Amino acid sequence: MSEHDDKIIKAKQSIAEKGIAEGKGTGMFPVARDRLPPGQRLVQGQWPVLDLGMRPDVQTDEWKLEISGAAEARTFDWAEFKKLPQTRQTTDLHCVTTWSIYDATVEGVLWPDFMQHVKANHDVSHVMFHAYDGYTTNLPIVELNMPNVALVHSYDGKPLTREHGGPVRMWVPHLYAWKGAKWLKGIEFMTEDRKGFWEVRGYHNQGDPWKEERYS
Ligand SMILES: Nc1nc2c(c(=O)[nH]1)N[C@H]1C(S)=C(S)[C@@H](COP(=O)(O)O)O[C@H]1N2
Ligand SMILES: [Mo]
Repeated sequence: MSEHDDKIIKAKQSIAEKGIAEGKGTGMFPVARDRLPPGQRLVQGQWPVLDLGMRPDVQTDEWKLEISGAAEARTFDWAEFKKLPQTRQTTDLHCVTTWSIYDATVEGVLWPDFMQHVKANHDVSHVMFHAYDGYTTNLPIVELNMPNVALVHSYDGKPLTREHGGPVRMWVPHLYAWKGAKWLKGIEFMTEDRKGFWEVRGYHNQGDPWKEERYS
């Protein structure tokens, strides 16, 4: 596997420290205010790619999802994952770097459906998502029990591409996109909060785009 792109990480971390958005002002379209969160701009006709610069090539036959922490340990392989109830849904997605996309149609397993197959301890309060590129991001359990949160494997009716996090990524469209781990590898249940990759580098712990919770 290749290394993380340290230049990208340093640049984004310094932006987080200064607390300013890094959008370059391209792709401006007039849009309804009640749909576009403050400080965002709509991009059309493309879905930007953002990550640490290494894009793990994980085939479905080698993909595994590991459940760990304050839960009964277990692993899902691709066949087991595809047997879970599948839901197709259309949502918007907002990135902290100020781009938003509308009407992204994704398919996968909704969080409550997934949790029917996981035995998490009753005192779980937070979850850490682990990815094949070493990325992590943390979420409180209440944010996962929100509509549209899902483990997704398809976009626009086609398998999620490698650059967008295939075979499986998290979809948490009511929060900034960094809260959705691409190349999902593990879900760790926790009884207290712990910060993930960008959260320790100055990103907001919560990440609500409607409150502009970009940087802490
Ligand atoms: N595994 C992993 N997931 C990740 C990231 C990453 O670097 N690695 N970047 C996050 C960030 S900062 C954003 S904005 C979105 C971008 O998703 P996209 O490239 O599909 O648009 O992925 C998020 N999930
Ligand atoms: Mo991001």
